Amino acid sequence: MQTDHRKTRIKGLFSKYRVLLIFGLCLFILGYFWQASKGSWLKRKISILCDTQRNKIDPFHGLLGIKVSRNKTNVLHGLPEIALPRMVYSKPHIFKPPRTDVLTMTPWLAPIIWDGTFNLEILNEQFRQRNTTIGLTVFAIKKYVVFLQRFLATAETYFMVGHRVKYYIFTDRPEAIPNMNVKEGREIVPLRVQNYPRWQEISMRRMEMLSYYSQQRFIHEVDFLVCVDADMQFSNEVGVEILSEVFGTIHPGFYAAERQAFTYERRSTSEAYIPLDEGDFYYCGCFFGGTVAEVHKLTKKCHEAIMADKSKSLEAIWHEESHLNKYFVYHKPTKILSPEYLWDNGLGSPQFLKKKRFLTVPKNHAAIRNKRNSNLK
Ligand code: 5GW
Ligand code: MN
Repeated sequence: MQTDHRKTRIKGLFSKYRVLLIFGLCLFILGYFWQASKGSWLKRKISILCDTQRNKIDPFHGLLGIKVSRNKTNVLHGLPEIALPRMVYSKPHIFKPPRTDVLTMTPWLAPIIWDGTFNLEILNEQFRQRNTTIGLTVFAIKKYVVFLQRFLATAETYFMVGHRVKYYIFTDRPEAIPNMNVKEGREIVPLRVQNYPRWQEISMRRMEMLSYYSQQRFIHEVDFLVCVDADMQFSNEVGVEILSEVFGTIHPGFYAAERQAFTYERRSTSEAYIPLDEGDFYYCGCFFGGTVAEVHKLTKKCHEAIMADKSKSLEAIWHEESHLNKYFVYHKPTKILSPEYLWDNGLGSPQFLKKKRFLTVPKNHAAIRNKRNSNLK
């Protein structure tokens, strides 16, 4: 009788606390999977939930085998303080926009960078305090090594002055890179790459190389990448005002052109196809950039599109430039560089162009591109 009674009492207790027991068991199992599921969707979701509440409740206090992720809150502790020093400059004025002659903002609120619209002193301070490092990538394959001397010398004078810079020089002839002294905090990094027999291939394969090296190397070494042609020279300041998540540059031949006149790829069979009623600007293939992550995404996507076309024996009308333009239709740049950042002296000096910062170097196409002619060795 006694034992029966005890049994019923235990049974009663069990049914009374059944809910609690099951709840505890569930928590235990959840805790187990929590440990096992590093980086899983579930963990990320719960981390976020816990983190936002942590300072108020922190319901688990790390008990019950459930470790509340403190990573996110730690990130918020001990952040370096970016505080500007006292600076004296004329105050921005709501009714006095610095430029009224040109478009300074896109419809998606990306600034278009023109002289007079920014204060480089403020920007320099912001980027210096973050110890920003910028990678300038350039390809100099075969005879294009002749452009390096002028390119590097003018970059030393005008490119990202006062910031940390790595010049990544992709070449098949590292021995032909000029032996130059660069300023403190700056470094020339030769990267050996293979040569391709067709020039279109040399130009297009840059997307592949950039996406590969972004993942393998650049991500560990620099914050931003600036990717440019070799047949160029700096002729005025190009600084941190250009830096943003992902940026493109307006082609100097098309800044005033209508959509229909843009030389986008118009064959719908190509991956680079852009319909006549789409597109914002015609961007140049010779100057783009952004954070390493964004440049990786951009170059990978362009390379994949180039390969997809190739498998159909297609090559876009302006090669990688066509693919870059396609990318920017659906992944809008977060900053756009005005033609100040890409100019050709053959185009004269229009009123709106207050500075010519980056210029094409005139080249003798026959000499530089023809294998048999070695004048430019
Ligand atoms: C060679 C022959 C024809 C076209 C391009 C090349 C070539 C380009 C080359 O032999 N070596 C080389 O390194 N390039 C890279 O591709 C350079 O970084 C060059 O600036 C870039 C794009 O080629 P460009 O500058 O001749 O193209 P455009 O459209 O600026 O004249
Ligand atoms: Mn070029």
